[in-house]
Amino acid sequence: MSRKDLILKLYEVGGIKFGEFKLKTGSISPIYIDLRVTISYPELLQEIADIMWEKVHGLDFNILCGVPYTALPIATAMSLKNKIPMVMRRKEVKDHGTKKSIEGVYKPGQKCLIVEDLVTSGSSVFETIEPLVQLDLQVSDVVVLLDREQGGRRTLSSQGYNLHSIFTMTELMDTLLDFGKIDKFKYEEINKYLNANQIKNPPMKNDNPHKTYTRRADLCTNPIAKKLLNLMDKKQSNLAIAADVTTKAELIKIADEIGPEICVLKTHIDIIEDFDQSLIEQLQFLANKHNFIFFEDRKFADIGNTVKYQYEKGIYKIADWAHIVNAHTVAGPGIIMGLKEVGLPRERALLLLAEMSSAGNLAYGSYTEKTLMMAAENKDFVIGFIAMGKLTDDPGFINFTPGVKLDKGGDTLGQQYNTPEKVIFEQGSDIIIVGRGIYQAENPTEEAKKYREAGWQAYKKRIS
Ligand code: S5P
Repeated sequence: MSRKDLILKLYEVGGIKFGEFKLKTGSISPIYIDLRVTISYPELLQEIADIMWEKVHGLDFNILCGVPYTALPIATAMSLKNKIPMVMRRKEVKDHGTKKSIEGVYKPGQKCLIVEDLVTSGSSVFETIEPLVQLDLQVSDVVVLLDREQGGRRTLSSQGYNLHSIFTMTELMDTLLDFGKIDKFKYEEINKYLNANQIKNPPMKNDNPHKTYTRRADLCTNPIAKKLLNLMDKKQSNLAIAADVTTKAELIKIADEIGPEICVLKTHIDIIEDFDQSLIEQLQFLANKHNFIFFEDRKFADIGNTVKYQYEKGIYKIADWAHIVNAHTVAGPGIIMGLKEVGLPRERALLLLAEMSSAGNLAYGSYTEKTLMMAAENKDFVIGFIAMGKLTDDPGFINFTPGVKLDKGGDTLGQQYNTPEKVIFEQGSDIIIVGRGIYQAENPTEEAKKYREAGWQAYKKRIS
């Protein structure tokens, strides 16, 4: 069966419904895909299992795990036909008997393929991956029938998992329209919803007319966003240095020696042991000399009233010198309001942490989606995100990505690295944040040149 026939068959058996449906992510969707009905159509179920098996059978795995409940019959059908063992995650862990979260026989180190019916934000998939990984099973691939294009692929990829989907929501809608199953009116209504809620997989080539940093500067109202985007093209650098050193002298040395290579100097000012205001003066002199912007990576996370003081007062007086600061959104939009009261009159800018680079972090799915909404409501002050790649189609937002090294890998405390090429070209981000990859190198200045070149080439490739 072709992919198109499969979509039409699913529609015929009531697997695709139109109306108003509350999704697990909390958003109201005018379209609902209910693959549970497929258990009533054994031939269709087998077709689905076969097409999904075809997609992944060459990959390296020796056990399957279906995500409960809808994907369990799909995984079972794959297992029976292809003689591959399966394990099953309990949705509710029993409080009696064996108390197991995973049923079936497995050995630590076995490679497990995750089987899911559809992926929206990716949260259900993670609920299944977590207990498997805790039991020392290795997971690297996830196969799904439908990618709803609402962030799941990116989230999985940001945590090191590859998503293999048979079709996307866009393809499903196009097929239903082409075959007259929905009219143009319905198609547009659903598309409108999808456009507002989708996080499409970043295109390999960015065909947006505002594709260069300079063109995008025209779309920004915030003066720091404009300045930053313009200076990036002028300086030919999308490199931010994470200058995580602990003395004034080391920080000044980095700012002076690596200054010519960077667009942004990112600081954690509270780790400097001998901090005093003279450091700020010297850094400001170097920022003028080499033309870069300060980003104090303070990661505010409190209520609006408290962050106002943290931003403006204390010994660091961050608002006086940091062009950009960042905040977690866990506290709700009040945090943006508080920071804005202090920052906007001083022509400052804010980044929201929409995703993080560390293993097991909680910033994904509806958290990320709600963060994007908060940003959209505060475009005068919020200029972009800390994220693993491009999150929205709005070229006015700037994406900063940490966890970057020329050699992938990680550290012993959960940091996970991607290459500049992957972050800028594949994931569509704008700025690479590099710390230890540069300042721990034998020759940091030479290393910074390499990162700058790699980041810039990936950007040129993306816009060409
Ligand atoms: O999710 C995040 C967000 C940030 S801002 N992961 C991160 O690693 N960071 C910061 O980026 C982190 O605080 C550090 O300053 C830098 C990464 O440093 P590296 O040495 O791992 O490159």
